[in-house]
Amino acid sequence: HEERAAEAPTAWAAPTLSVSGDAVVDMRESIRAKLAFTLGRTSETARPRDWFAATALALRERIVAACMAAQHGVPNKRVYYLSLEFLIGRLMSDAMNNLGLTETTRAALKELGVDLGAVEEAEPDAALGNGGLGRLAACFMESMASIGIPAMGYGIRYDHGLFRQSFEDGWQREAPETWLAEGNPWEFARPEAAYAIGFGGTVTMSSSAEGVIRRHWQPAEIVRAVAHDVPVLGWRGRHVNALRLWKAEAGEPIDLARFNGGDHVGAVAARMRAEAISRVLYPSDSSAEGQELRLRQEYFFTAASLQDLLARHVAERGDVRSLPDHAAIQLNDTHPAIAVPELMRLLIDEHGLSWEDAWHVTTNTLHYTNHTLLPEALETWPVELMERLLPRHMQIIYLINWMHLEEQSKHGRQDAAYLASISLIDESNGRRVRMGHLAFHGARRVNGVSALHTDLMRSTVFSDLHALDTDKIVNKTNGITFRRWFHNANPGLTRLAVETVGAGVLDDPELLRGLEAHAEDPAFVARYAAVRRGRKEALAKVVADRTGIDIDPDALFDVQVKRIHEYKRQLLNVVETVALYQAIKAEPHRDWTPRVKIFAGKAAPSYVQAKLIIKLACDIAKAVNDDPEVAGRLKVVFLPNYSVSLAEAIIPAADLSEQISTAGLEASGTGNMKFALNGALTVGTLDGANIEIRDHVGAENIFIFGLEADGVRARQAEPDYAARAIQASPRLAAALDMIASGRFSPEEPGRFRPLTDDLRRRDQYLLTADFDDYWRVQRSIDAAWRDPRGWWAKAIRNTARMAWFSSDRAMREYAEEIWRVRLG
Ligand code: NBG
Repeated sequence: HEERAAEAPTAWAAPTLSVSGDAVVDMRESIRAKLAFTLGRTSETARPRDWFAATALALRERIVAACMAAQHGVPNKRVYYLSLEFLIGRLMSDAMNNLGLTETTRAALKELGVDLGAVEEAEPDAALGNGGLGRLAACFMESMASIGIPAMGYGIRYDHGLFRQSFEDGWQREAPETWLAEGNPWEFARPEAAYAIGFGGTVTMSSSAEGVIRRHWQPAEIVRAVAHDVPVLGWRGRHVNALRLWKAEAGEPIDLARFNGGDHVGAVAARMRAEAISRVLYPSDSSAEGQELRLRQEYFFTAASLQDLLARHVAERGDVRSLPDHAAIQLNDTHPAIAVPELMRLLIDEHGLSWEDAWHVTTNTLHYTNHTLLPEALETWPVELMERLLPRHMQIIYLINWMHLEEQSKHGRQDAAYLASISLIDESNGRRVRMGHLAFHGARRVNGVSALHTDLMRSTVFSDLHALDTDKIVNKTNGITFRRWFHNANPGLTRLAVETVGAGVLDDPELLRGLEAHAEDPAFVARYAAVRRGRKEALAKVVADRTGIDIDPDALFDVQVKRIHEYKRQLLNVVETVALYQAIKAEPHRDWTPRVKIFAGKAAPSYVQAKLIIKLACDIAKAVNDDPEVAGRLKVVFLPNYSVSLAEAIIPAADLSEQISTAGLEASGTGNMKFALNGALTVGTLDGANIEIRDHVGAENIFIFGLEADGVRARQAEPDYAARAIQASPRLAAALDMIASGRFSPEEPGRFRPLTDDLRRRDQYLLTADFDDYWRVQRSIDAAWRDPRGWWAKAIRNTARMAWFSSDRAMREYAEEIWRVRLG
């Protein structure tokens, strides 16, 4: 952060938000008072963490004031965004920037003898998500507040977010993450907003005098969901929404009789079981965890959220029947899909609606976003588990399914294979509830997250359901919030944009277009390049601090940062690195383009292949970085503990963005957007949102390679495709041989055989098929780098043409076409 602190004041604090002396004094006194009277600290004993808490509390006060000033009574319609993950990261720079108080705060802290950069570094990341899905939810929350959509996010207040990653001799180690260890100054605990959540038990039946049959669920266990609100402040402080996170508590804090009887541990066993629900975030990305606790988490937060929003609706409008007019509920992936039977249950059993009325309300209020088509990631739950944990919901699911299938039979569609394909229950291996089908059937709109992904939803996994209602699936290509990923992460580039096209660009990113006219203007190019250079120097320092490796800011920074997954093909990048290493060693005197390959990302703790890929990258890094023959040409770095804040340091420093998934498998990607906006050139396959990025930045400003989605499918049908591809590519064969021979793992020569054997035999993700084209495109990138004028023109055109990927645009599309909600 030294680099950031050293920069001149950010220009976009003006106009309403200028640094007036009074504001600085106010802020200074506010921080001083928080430190003394709320935290009980003196400035002599305060640690950076205390200064952070005091500053956050001072800012929070101003957020609340903004919120009260912005209140215009009850909004006509609210959006409720239900997500098991919100990867919000740090909140302080967001808050300062959106309030226009960055410079005021910097000056106030300076008067107190404290450096803002150090205070920012003391804020723990709120890592309440795994990757793209969780970060998307965070970007969407910020955008909704910025464009004035009345909204509330609902999730879980995990005690421990995504695990902390370290490397022990190149092997990933996981440690618990402890963001709440010293409390959370941003949140408001709401002990009065608490709901009882049931699990297990039995369902009984009664019938009234008029013969109306009612069901009563008597849960065996009750857990309390207690609300904690984090305010979400929009751009220029115009709107404030809330992120409501549920904490699990026991119905009874202690079994007093047991305690008095001497069983001190047993006396709190029930409490531990209840609290376990909000203890940890599941560290799985794109794969379903078949664990009971996970289902308990999903039901817990969905049920609490639905009770809460129904209570609000009834208080405001009186009648649950009008819910679709005043609420739109978005299910972020299938994790909250249990909302379909839960809303039905609440409406029928608790509010006395008929089945038909309840179904009408449910299917006009719920909407579902699908984020992956990977078969292993499509959630299903064993019927037996659902019956045990949620007996009433299972009854409702059976009835929904029976009516759904009956409807088709009535229309003469009775063939078993067809009914099996649309059924909410998968009978093919043990009976399981298909959560994707359930969410799809219960939703008014279902969306994919990029054009290609949405097409594939229609033509593959959901094709039969899609045919029943061809208006239901819509596309909503993902977006990113520019406040965080441009204004905050890259203040230097933002200032350059403001000075070049005007401060209006802060409100309307379309104005970035104006940069295009300067793409070949030497003076502008020099300033654009100087910004990049500054960020590369700062990143080099981070790399040196965290890994001990020195990297040269003049080299091409080639970056792949994201969760480690075979379909994302970090291994393709790693194998290409080995091939490049071999090529440089074979001809050390050619003028190689100096490259630094930078990796970061976490592997799910149980994902053995992914952890082995990390180890391979680390072992290769050791060999390459120690080899004097390639010095100055090739370096390899694996940065530990990838996080939102590390991404903010890496992305503005990248020259090349690796987006190299097997075509058809990456639903969208959002890192790809962050890099391109900051002027890194993309090397990528025609997958997910890469396709739309190419359409926007222009094919001549992006490096595309590899098979397309239909080519992938065709190739996978060919026998022995991997073996044949390796045979046809001496370069690939040599790289694989080197890895398999133990050259990078002399102490355990067979260590990487599971990776190389898999590529030779199966290669599900078609690394071998795409390798030669990837090598070709990488060498064309080397050549492009040697023409700086051409390179910078491409980079500037990327920045200039990325406005469409703002999550403000995405949120406007959702508001109009899915939620039918007015902007405030
Ligand atoms: C991920 C996709 C990404 C996509 C994000 C956000 C899951 C299940 N899906 O491609 O893999 O960008 O969702 O939509 O995490």
